[in-house]
Amino acid sequence: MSTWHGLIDSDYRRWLPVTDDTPAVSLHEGNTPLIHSGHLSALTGCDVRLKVEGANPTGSFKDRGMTVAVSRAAQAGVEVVVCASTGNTSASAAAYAARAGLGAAVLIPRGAVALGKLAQAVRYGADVVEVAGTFDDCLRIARELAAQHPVALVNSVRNELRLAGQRTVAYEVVDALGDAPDVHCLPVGNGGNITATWDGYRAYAAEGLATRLPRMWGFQAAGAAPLVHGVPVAEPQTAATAIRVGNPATWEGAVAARDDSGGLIDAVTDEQIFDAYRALARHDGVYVEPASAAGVAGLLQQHARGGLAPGARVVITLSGNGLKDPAASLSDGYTPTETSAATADVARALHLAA
Ligand code: AN7
Repeated sequence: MSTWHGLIDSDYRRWLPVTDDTPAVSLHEGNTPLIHSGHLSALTGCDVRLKVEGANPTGSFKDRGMTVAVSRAAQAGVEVVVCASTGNTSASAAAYAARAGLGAAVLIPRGAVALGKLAQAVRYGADVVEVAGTFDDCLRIARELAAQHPVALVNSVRNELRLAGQRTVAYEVVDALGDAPDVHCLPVGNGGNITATWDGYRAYAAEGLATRLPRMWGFQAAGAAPLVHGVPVAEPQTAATAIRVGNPATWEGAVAARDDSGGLIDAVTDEQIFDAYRALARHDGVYVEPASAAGVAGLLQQHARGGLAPGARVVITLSGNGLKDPAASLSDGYTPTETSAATADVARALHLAA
């Protein structure tokens, strides 16, 4: 088995916008597990695989694009990277900036970022600014800062570097399965990941490395579903904070991925998202953050509506790690069972027979 050194130093390097002079700022991102879901396969009568992006170094798929964006920023002599974020981009930008010896400035919507992500950005040493507004406000400000000051914007908005890195997830799926799946499900917030994943499949097929293309099925939270309604949402609402976006920056790309693949972008309720979130952990042993369960919720919705062909091969991107958002689990029906330090008391609490 060959050793993995991260995306830039992998066989995927030729697909990335780097040159011989680009320093590889890497935490060995990518090469994430693609695991079979017995539970979802049995429920749907399909072959369902989970692409566990929470296994990336900072716990989300954002590391795939960030290694490229920060490597290129370092090559260009940039001193500070800036981003707006619902949390994961800020954690990733802060980590890769730290590794490159750069400063990171991150703008997050006040009170709407999961605690684990905030803790990461703080510990990696970013300058964190909590803005009294939505993610969409943060992105507008980050763009203006990048236009007015000597800082590099590392959001995926018109950032070919980030998107090129994020395409590698499709390469890994095809290399693992031998071809593209029938359907690829994923959560959609800003629209960058559905765009990049689709572009990755198309790039591989164009070179004959895949013989087919999947349908892209993207899912937004019902309270933050501008792509489903076709109009921006001024006050996006969902407990899946990662995808609480009202005006996606990569709108056209997401719509093109949907239409060109013969796919769909649909809405799932927070209740569906949290049911899927619990089931993934309980039945597959895979702990994701709530937003990452949207693709699973969407697959089950399509199945219930009769929209899923039996026997289809399905891949679902599980975009972020459950440890990002512990409050989502502990506020969700956990009451501690407390006992004395006597074995008999513990046995009784566990309903073990005497
Ligand atoms: C776990 O971190 O936008 O549709 O600022 O963290 O490409 O935006 C995060 C997005 C899905 C949606 N799942 O991806 C950010 C940010 C998780 C995420 C998405 C995000 P896009």
